[in-house]
Amino acid sequence: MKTPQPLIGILLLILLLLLGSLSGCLGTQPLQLDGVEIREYQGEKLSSVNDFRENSIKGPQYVNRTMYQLTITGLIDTPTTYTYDEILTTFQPYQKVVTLDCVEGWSVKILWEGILVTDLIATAHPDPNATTLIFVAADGYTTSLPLNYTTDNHILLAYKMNNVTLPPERGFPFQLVAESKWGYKWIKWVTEIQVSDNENYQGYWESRGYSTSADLNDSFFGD
Ligand SMILES: Nc1nc2c(c(=O)[nH]1)N[C@H]1C(S)=C(S)[C@@H](COP(=O)(O)O)O[C@H]1N2
Ligand SMILES: [Mo]
Repeated sequence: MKTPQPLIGILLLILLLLLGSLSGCLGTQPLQLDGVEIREYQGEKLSSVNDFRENSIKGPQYVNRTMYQLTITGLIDTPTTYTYDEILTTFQPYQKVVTLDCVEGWSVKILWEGILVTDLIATAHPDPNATTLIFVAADGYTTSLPLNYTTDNHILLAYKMNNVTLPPERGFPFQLVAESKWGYKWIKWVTEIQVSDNENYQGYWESRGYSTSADLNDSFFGD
């Protein structure tokens, strides 16, 4: 049977009206497609996500967003596990421009966005005698930092750099922004934080001779 012309016209009109009301619902605000890297922030030039050198101990880790869990263990009252989305929706986000310096001599200045390590740890209720945070990553990499260093310096666990979600190579889902510490403290692909009283814990590079304090002002080798 042949569809009569006027009926086709009416059907088209209905379709147009539907489309019109749909776009009306979406409003005029541009939708954020998380993909545009910023290269300047408050007048400061930034490095690019691509300026990093990839020299991780086992190469990039591809962490599955829905399977991912971050666990807080050790000297705490409440063993706590978060999913990626829980972390992004539970905690207050912060931004700051911080430079990462690798011992190889290169550096990158990036606008980081993340949550405070202190806020995260507080939800697990650390023991008063805890002094140290030991970070563990998906590639088996580990490093540690004093608990009060993370509190006093508002240290971030970052999920964005230059306004884009961390790419897998840069540590998705989270990289520690270990401000004023050598690059090997900036652990990527963090999966576990152990609250500890072991101030002398030595992580991957520390146990191979790199400084445990890793202060940018001091030599990275020894102590
Ligand atoms: N999990 C993990 N994190 C890591 C490393 C690593 O090998 N594994 N390398 C560290 C070192 S030595 C540096 S300088 C920085 C550099 O970050 P990039 O590999 O994204 O350039 O990551 C740090 N974080
Ligand atoms: Mo490094």
